[in-house]
Amino acid sequence: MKNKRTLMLSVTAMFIANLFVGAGTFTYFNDVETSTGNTFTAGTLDLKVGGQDDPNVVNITLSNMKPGDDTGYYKWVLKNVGTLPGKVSVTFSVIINDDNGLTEPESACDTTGGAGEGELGQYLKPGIHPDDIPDDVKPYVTIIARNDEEGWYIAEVSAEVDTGGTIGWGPKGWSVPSIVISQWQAGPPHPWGTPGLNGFGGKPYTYGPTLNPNDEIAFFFRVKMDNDLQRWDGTKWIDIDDNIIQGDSVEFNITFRLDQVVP
Ligand SMILES: [Ca+2]
Ligand SMILES: [Ca+2]
Ligand SMILES: [Ca+2]
Ligand SMILES: [Ca+2]
Repeated sequence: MKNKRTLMLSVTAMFIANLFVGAGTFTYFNDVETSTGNTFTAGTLDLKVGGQDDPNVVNITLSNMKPGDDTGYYKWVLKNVGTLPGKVSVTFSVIINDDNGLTEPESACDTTGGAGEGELGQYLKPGIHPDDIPDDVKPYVTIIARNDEEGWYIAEVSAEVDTGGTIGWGPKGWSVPSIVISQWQAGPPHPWGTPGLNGFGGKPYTYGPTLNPNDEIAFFFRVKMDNDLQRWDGTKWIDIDDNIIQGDSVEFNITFRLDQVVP
């Protein structure tokens, strides 16, 4: 097409040139073509959380909880509204624990002050041990990674069933994650890690697949407390006086971000 057009222009130019020659003037052949429509626009990377630009940071404060409580799944739908593919991740801030003073029964078992140093984050746990996944749910669960010492597993779930997990990613229409991370240990820090909700503090969790423009993915988060607080000593569960978390609170931020994928 281009060659054809070039040829036509050349023929036209020769015709015009001949006219000028015939008129007694002298000219050189020339042929100028202008290429139009060439624009260079920087791509965009833009994340919307729940349909909004702001906040990409959410603050969560958990207080007034008691043994047996379950927050249910919090859910945020994340959308790439830019023009470039990206990786989406969430990061938990350090989990801030506060004793909020010691009640009289609490003071009998809580030896850590009363101003700060709360224990709620240690016992807000988390998910369940993979062996405790309900029998009617198990057929839909494929465990893809597991670490019993640190007390977590990661699984893929093929149906919208509740595995009792802690955090995860899933389709925006689901009420539970389809990729679930379950952290099931509770109690004070171990030599090899920090159990409970505290263990999430300061850590990023990245969604594996690339989030292309207009793609959406939901992030889920939930914590619950056992009916009877216990701590894990590395080999077995040891009973803890449930009063240790009376009046305690935890506060933290979750930050959502989208990073450009480098090809
Ligand atoms: Ca307290
Ligand atoms: Ca305390
Ligand atoms: Ca207990
Ligand atoms: Ca306490």
